[in-house]
This record gives sequence, C-alpha cells and structure tokens, in this order.
Amino acid sequence: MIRAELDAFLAAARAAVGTAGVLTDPDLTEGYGVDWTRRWRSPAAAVVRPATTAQVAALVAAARGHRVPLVPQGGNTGLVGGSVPHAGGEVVLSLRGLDGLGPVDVLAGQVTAGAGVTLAALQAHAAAAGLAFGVDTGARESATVGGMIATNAGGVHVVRHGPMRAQVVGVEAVLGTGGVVARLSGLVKDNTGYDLGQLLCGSEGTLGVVTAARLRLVAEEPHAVVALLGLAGVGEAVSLASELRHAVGEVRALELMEGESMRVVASHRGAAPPVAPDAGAFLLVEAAGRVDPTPALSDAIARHAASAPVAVAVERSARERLWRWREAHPEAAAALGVVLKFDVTLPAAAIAEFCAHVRARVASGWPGATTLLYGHVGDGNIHVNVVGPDPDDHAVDDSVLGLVVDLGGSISAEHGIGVAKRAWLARNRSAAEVAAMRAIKRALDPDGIMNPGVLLP
Ligand code: FAD
Ligand code: 2HG
Ligand code: ZN
Repeated sequence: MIRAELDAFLAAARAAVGTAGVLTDPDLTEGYGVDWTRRWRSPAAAVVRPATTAQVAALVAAARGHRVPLVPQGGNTGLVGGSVPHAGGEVVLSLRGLDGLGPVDVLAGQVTAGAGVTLAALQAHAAAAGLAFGVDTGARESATVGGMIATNAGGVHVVRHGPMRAQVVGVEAVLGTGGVVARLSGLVKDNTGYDLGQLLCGSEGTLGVVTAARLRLVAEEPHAVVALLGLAGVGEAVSLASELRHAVGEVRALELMEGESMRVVASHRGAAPPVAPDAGAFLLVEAAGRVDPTPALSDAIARHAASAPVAVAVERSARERLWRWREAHPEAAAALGVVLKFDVTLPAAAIAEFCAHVRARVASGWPGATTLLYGHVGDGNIHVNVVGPDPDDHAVDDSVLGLVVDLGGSISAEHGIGVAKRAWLARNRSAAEVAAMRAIKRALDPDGIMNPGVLLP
C-alpha cells in the first residue's frame, strides 16, 4: 500500500472517530497483530476503534477511497488466522467499542446487541431478564457477537439450540460497498428476497462489517446436571452419545475427550480426572431444563452404560469442575507450543475410525508430536490439535485434512477457513460453489478491501 494513501485514510479515520480512536504506536498496536494461537502474526499499519455504525460506514468509505485493506476484529479469539493482518499493511478495525446492549424484549424473546458485546455480557444480560442465549463456548469472556456471527460460531450447545446463525434474526452491517444494511426489527418471518444477514454468518469479515444483530433468546434452563463417563474407546463414546440424546430430551451438550488427550490435560493441570484415569475415551453429557433432568439422565446411563465409571454433578460449581476437564483442552495444547488446529466434522459412523487413523498418521509421520482429539461429538465435530511439527509444514494439513475428505467430512466445522484452510477450500467445495462465493465477494466488496486473503484461495 502506498504511504500517502495510508496517511490520507488515517486523516479521514481521525476525523471520523477522533484522534484517540486511531492507534499507530507499535507498542499499542502490537497485540492486535497476533492471534490467540500465536501462530499468525503480522503488524497492523494502524488500529482504528469506532464506536458507532456511522463511524464504521465512514471508515469503510475512506478505505474504499484510498484502497486500504481492513481486517475486522472482535475479541481476537478466532483460531484460523482471520482476525489479524497477514500480508502486512492492513488496518485492523477493532469493533469492541460497539458494545451497546438493548433491553431484552421478553415478549418477542429477542435482544439487539452491538457487534462488540462479549458472549459473557450477552449471557448475563439475558439471564437478568429470565432468558438465556443459545450459544456457549470456552471463549465467552472475549468472543464478541460480531466475531461469532462472522465465524458462525458453534460451541457446546449446538445439539440443543443450533449454531450462531440459528440465533440470528437480523443483522446490521456496513458492506464492502459502503452500503449500510439494517434488519433489526425482529421479524422472524421476512421473505423479502435474499437474506443478507444469514449471508454474513460465516463470511469471516470478507463481505462487510457486522455492527449489530437482533438475536433470538431461549428459555432459561434452571436445572442442570453434568455426567463425565470413562469408556473403552471413541466408538463407545459415539454410540453412547447417540443413545443418550435419544433417551433424554433435555440433553444440551455431548462432548468427547479421547483418553490420551485427557491425560495431556491431566498432566497440564497436575491432577487426575475424577473417573477412570486410564479410560480410552471420556464422554461429558449435560442435560438441562425447567424440571430437574437428573432422574432421566441417571436412568438412561443405567440403561445404556451401567458398567461405566461416572462422576455426576448437579450443583453449579461441581458442574463447572467437570466442565474444566473439557474446556482446559485448548489451553493444555497451547502450553506445549504452537498448535496446528484442525476443526473438522465427520459422519457419526466415521468418527472412531478417523480418530484412530489420525493419531496413527501423525505418530508415524511426525514422531514425538503430541496429538489431542476432543470436541462436540453430538455434532460430529472433532478438534484435532497437533503440537510439535513446524506450523509451516503443510504435509500435516495434507495428511489430516486428506483423511477428513476421504471419510466424507468437512474441513471446517465451526472455526471457519481463515488463512489456515484457504488452500484447502476447493477440496471441500465444488468449483461452482467457489465461483459463486467469488461472485458474491466481488459484488459486496468490489475493491477487495474486506479482509483480503481470508477464506477464498
Ligand atoms: P475474532 O477472532 O476477532 O474474528 C474472527 C473472524 O471474524 C475474523 O475473520 C474477523 O475478521 C471476523 N470478524 C470479527 N468481528 C467482525 C465483525 N464485527 N464484522 C465482520 N467480521 C468480523 N469457536 C466455536 O465455534 N466454538 C467453540 O466452542 C469455540 N471455543 C473456543 C475456545 C477458546 C479457548 C478459544 C480461544 C476460541 C474458541 N472458539 C470457538 C473460536 C472463537 O472464539 C470463535 O471463532 C469466535 O466466534 C470468534 O469471535 P471473536 O469476537 O473473537 O472474533
Ligand atoms: C473448543 O471446542 C474450541 O474447545 C477450541 O472450539 C478448539 O482449540 C481448539 O482446537
Ligand atoms: Zn469447539
């Protein structure tokens, strides 16, 4: 990018958001250029922090005028390198300042939230009105509404409430054209042409900037129970997950932790898991509802897994202690070094075979590497974390993602494509699909300023 163009953009940005909203000091911008995994880092030419939709519109117009590439950033918890610059010279547009939360509309069961509202703040706001938000993830303290829409985040409650797109009733956004689209009226039925809000779900900042959203809330589920079971292997966990889901209507999470992975977490935490430390696999099941689901879950476990060691928790802090064994997996992997992350979905019937083969492939190709396998087994979503190989060794990607494609899976379940899986998109989507995506990109971002180099190869 030409320096004079950047300077002209920064002058326009200062006029739009004020001097304090434009950061150029490398000490202040550095953190915005490194992602959560520490795998992707590249300095931002500047960081701009708008607080209103009008300011975002002015910034996109200035970026178009001066051909300055923008990287939208929320909580910077994304795991595919899409939230930080990667070519050098991009301006990071930090949306965290758009953190307004409207009153909960109890009648409609909806709320309007700014793009910068964190998941934890949204959850607390809904709970104060006696409702709940349908998505939950381990990144709740930092991940934002805008980032979760842009990645179509999944998380631990998809089996019950669906992913982020299922919560989105409408979106307000500034497109790459500079046009502002706003559908925050909360109309659940609105078949007036293309659904632009849904198009932005999973668009990873490549089509426009989400500034706010109208979100569906769900009924509060005041009674909850969590069970952690030790099982012989991944196949047993997949079968039991399916049985429990059919037997207990209140199931809202079904999480897998392969045995070797749990032992990495145990070593990281300096403690043994509360059941069967040598198990081949662990299944965490959570049920929740307006009436206590504990008897129904206990009955189902007695029927389908009578001999499995199990720890059950009803009281909130005890439930959270069991959840820690699942949620500590990403940080335990990160503590070992830079993690190669593969967030994949497999058909249920292929999950056990995939887990066995992927572990064997990594062990034979990269001796000494550590592999963790865990995820949202109720959705067929397995997180493969590999630590040890050079992050730029794309042979690991070929080996792991090749197996996924061969088994009929998807190379991205919930984290997106970003820069990490860009070269692989065409292995999972047809030429016609990629061409349609490119046409949409050209139409909504004609100057190619929105997160260039992300998602599309
Ligand atoms: P960022 O990381 O800032 O950005 C992510 C992408 O969205 C980037 O491409 C960025 O350009 C774009 N973007 C951000 N804000 C906007 C906006 N306002 N408008 C347009 N584009 C925007 N993900 C899951 O799906 N399920 C999980 O269970 C889960 N657990 C996690 C646990 C941990 C410990 C961590 C670190 C991450 C986890 N994630 C999970 C990944 C991550 O939290 C999600 O992808 C989340 O949706 C990213 O939100 P963010 O605000 O941090 O977005
Ligand atoms: C989870 O489910 C997240 O814990 C993160 O999606 C997965 O870090 C990962 O690979
Ligand atoms: Zn996940």
